[in-house]
Amino acid sequence: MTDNRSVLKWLQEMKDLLNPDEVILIDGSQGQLEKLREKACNSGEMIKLNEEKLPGCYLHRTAINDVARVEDRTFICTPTKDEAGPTNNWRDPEEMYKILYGIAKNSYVGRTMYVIPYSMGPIGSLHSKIGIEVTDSIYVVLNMVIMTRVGQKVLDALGQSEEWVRGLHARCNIDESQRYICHFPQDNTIISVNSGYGGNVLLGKKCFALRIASYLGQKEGWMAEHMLILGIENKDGDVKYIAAAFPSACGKTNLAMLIPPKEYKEKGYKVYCVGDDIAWMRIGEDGRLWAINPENGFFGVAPGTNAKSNPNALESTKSETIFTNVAYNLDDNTVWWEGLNSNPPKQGVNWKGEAWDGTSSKEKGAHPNSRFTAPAKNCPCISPDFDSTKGFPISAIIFGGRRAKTTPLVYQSFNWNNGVFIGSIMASETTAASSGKVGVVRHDPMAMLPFCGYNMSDYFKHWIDIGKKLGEKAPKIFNVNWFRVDENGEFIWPGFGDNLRVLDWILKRCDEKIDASVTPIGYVPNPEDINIDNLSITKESLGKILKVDKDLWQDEIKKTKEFYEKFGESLPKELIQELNDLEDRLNK
Ligand code: GTP
Ligand code: SPV
Ligand code: MN
Repeated sequence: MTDNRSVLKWLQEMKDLLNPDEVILIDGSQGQLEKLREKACNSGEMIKLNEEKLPGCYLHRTAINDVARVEDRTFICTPTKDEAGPTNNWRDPEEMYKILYGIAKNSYVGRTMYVIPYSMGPIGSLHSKIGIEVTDSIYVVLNMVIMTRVGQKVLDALGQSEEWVRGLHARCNIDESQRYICHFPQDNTIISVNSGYGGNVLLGKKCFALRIASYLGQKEGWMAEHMLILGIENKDGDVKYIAAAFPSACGKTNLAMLIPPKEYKEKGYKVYCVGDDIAWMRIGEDGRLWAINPENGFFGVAPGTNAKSNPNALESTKSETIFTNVAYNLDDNTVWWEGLNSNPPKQGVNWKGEAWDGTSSKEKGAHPNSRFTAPAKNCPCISPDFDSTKGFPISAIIFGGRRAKTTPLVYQSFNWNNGVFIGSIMASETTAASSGKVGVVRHDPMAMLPFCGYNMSDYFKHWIDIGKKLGEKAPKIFNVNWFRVDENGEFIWPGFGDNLRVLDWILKRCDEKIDASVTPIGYVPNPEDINIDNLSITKESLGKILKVDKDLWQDEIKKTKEFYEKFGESLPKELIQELNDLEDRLNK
């Protein structure tokens, strides 16, 4: 337990508000977790899967109206609307506390209040931060245990400090109209009601590690980003680290765990996964940018994950994993999802919990946003330094999105501010990771549109300021797009493991080992510098996806101007300058 007064006081407040039958502190012991797993299986909340094929694995289905993040129900509650900025939903904190406490009041009656002390980042790291989440869901407890570092050791590390993030989750009735995911940055507080789905309820993830942390980062001079981190070892045994921001369901987990193409493996290339979703970065004593992954597991998209596309992710899910909203295979008590293999179960249950024959049904078995929650240590290519409290020095920052047209396979910014500009004009097709229409191109600066906990103008400014501090030691900034399609709507670039071919070019650029073409939007590879040996893609097609189409970019500028208008006068002048310069270069 703890004698931290701020913790005890808050827990008493929560108890008085929620009125649980009992309170259980999650100490992180296996005995306690085993009891909870048993309880969840007895109540039907989870299904224990085939112990031989999937040891320690479970299946959970959320309510069918509760399968993705809900951006329209997500709020930043700051004293003024301006602090939340034009891209966030804002509510007055006082008013919102009243509404939320009204909804949550007595909602734990007949239930248990689980208290989860957790650390984002390795305990003892300068980068790490602590949170406490109370929840009435065992599913949340068991996911948090995989995704973060949980238990008594966290309370011990916290000591008497008052610096920790308060998180209240109450399932209530999973009523969509009363669903709220609310952030109170000034109070270090998150409140989530009426949901049981991942990103809405695993409060350490998007709510803390991005929305609250981005706010803290701006105040304290560091960055919280929606980025994967990976290390690439070259033939000389040198490891360089890359951080990459892609919107939800646009390939972070896949890139973070990529398997090098055969000839790269033979040359001695190795890839190490450090993180697949979130990076916290700060300037180190050596003046470089250092990153940690605050998480301890992967909450990955299941559909499309298979032995060919992402063997490391698949391997990570073979034990101690919780599957959410995938299809259930009654034949052998395992799970299945679209794109796993071509043997869907005949005796199946779909993500909605209905009987489902995968061999004949036209309906999907797994929800497009179905997920696996797997421990990081399961990943065959996890970095041997995963638990390093020091972090990893970043050589390159990559932005990217899902764009059928316009954006080339890869290009490099002219400099840091131009890179910040490229991040700020990022646009991507929407995916099933959030409720709403799929496939609509929308602006999503730095892949942070749904996750920035304060005014995005100030966020851009913060990026520019960090660049000033980094100076010469700043990572180089790039943009990639794996998703260009041909006339038939087929992806042109093979993607997945072959993305290493592009990363290789990026690292060569960082080392200034290779030339590039200067285009209006930035440095683009000379086609012969992207190695396409043993690929079916032709040189001609590669040339096509490297081309900068001036007409499409003129249109992009028009849309960017519209997007920028949202920010009015507050937009950093550096970005307006970059936009004007780009326009001039295109008009030349
Ligand atoms: P979140 O967990 O929502 O943040 O998603 P993510 O960014 O980690 O995306 P993930 O790696 O799970 O990929 C999402 C989808 O994109 C999957 O269906 C993948 O199969 C697909 N995908 C990933 N990388 C590539 C690629 O290089 N090419 C193509 N064509 N598809 C890809
Ligand atoms: C994302 O949507 O970017 C995710 C999944 O990583 S969630 O935890 O739901 O946010
Ligand atoms: Mn994500």
